[in-house]
Amino acid sequence: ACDEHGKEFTDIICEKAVDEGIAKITINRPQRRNAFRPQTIKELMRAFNDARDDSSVGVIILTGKGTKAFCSGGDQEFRKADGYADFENFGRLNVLDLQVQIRRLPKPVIAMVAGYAVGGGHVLHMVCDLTIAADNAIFGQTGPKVLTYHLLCYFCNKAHKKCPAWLIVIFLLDSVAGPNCKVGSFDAGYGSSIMSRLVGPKKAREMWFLARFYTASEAEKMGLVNAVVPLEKLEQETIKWCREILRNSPTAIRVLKSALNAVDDGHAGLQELGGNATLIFYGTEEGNEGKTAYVQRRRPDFSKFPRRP
Ligand code: 2NE
Repeated sequence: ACDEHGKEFTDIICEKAVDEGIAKITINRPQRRNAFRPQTIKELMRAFNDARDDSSVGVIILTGKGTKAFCSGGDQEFRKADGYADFENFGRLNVLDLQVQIRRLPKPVIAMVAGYAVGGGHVLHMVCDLTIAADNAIFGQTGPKVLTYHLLCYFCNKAHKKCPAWLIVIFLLDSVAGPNCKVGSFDAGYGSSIMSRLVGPKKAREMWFLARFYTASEAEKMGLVNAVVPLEKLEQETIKWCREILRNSPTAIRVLKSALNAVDDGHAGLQELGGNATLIFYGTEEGNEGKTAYVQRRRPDFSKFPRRP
């Protein structure tokens, strides 16, 4: 089970290969290109929490059901004036909590991306530690953009030629169409700062200001993804990466993840890294001497421990 409360998931699938040490969490809303609603995020958070607590799990894969999309961001049908609302009469942006949870989770999280990773779905893959992409993957932010316009740019870029007249007509119609054609959103948190770290400040501005879509190979060149593989090999390759990680020291990986995030994450990053130092110190004879002395009601004797240069 992936949920300590034993509740059924409706929006995600959670699987564990216990002998392998891999947990796979799949957003299961393919009819919406795996867009998330608040319920989806709540379930993802429960599954990630379970994978964190389960000591048989060493690596977590985050993916989307099917081959058309990893995740298309927030489900616009549920968007209200104060965030996304499904079963409650107030809105939420709880995907931000999920981003923080993935960032601070002391085990590697790998985004396995087939199809679209766009909008808030693009931010989700960016907060994961690694991204393995299928050759059909498409990446980009949609928030500031008119929808058909980025499709227009994508097709024209891909074909390296002038836009056909019919596409321009669609674009013009879209430009005068109602507000439903525009997403109107942005992620000025991790969605901006982590992106800037990954692709550099100029390219991050390009991604957000122009809201273009990028192919998997373009994303690889930009440093957005670690590897691109044929769609049919995506899972196999991702498992291969998991197994390589799982052969290595879990403590080294735990400390390295927090170290790689520490500068960017400020106090929270220091706290994470510092917490790891404390955990390791607790395992030493020196650390243990303090605790034992307290329990035995005696003065601790640290004299036998060297003051290393
Ligand atoms: C993802 C994309 C490019 C796929 O295009 P295509 O042509 O492959 O599929 P289609 O027909 O657009 O989508 C299939 C069905 O999925 C729904 C569509 O409405 C459609 O429904 P039906 O017509 O079949 O009933 N669907 C897809 N994405 C959805 C979404 N996000 N919400 C609700 N329904 C969705 C194309 O579908 C697309 O561009 N989708 C929108 C991407 C987007 O703009 N996402 C939101 C960004 S804002 C955000 O995520 C966010 C944030 O910025 C800050 C905080 C939190 C969230």
